[in-house]
Amino acid sequence: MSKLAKLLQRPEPLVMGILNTTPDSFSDGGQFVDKASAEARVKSMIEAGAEIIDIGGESTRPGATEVSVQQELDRVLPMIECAKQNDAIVSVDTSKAEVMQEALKLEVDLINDVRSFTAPGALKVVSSSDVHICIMHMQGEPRTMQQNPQYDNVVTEVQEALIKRIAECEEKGISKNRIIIDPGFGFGKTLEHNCQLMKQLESFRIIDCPLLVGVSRKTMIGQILDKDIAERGLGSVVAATYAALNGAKILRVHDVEETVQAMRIINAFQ
Ligand code: 7PM
Repeated sequence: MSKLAKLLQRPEPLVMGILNTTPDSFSDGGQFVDKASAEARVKSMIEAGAEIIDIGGESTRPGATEVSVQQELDRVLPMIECAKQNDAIVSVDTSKAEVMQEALKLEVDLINDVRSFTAPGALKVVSSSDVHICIMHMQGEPRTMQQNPQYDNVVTEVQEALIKRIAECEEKGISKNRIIIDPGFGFGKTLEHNCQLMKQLESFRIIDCPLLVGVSRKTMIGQILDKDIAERGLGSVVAATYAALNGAKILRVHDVEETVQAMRIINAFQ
């Protein structure tokens, strides 16, 4: 069994620390573009208790500039090597089949694709390996998804879409025990949609795949608290804690140390 599969059997949620290597990343503001500081960031997240490091080289922000395959590889591969050297479980946040392919050569543990492996060749690349994959729900595409998100019932529609995607993955030979699901907070969703998903997070249990939740510093936190990105840390930790208490298995966060502390507290009570 893989290292990640073993960890997923534990009852306690896992903290996934976000390493963004893009200069236009909305919350790290280009702080972690050079290799030395990215390395320091990887190390400090591990020290703070992150069990997975999520490495991304392309911003999904609406209107973000597109990144070439080579550019993304240049950003991501050295960071994968660094995280691997530090014994982390490594996740790569990418939508490009070529990047997935190269990441797999470095034996990453998880491929996290906000586009759910819809790019040409992506599903094929992951199906010919034994890597774990995270499939995320998104309505529309990053550039325009927040213009007018609409659902009759956001919870059942997101669940149905994930169930359909799991079936498509299984058809391509990816067994369900390799799949992690994510409702995709903020990806083609209004605040109201995000809140409904959070309120009914427990109901995702019926899909029977580990649930990943990413709300860290997102607009929804800013809307609820009326705070800028720099001031969304506490709200993000509380939202992640709520998610953990309602079935989330992996918490994708910027504020690793604080989230790990929150998990230690709730674990002590379980
Ligand atoms: C701009 C807009 C920059 C949005 C970054 C983001 C998720 C993810 C992201 C998530 C999974 C962010 C997002 N969000 N992968 N990648 N789930 N699985 O806020 O919610 O970090 S990028």
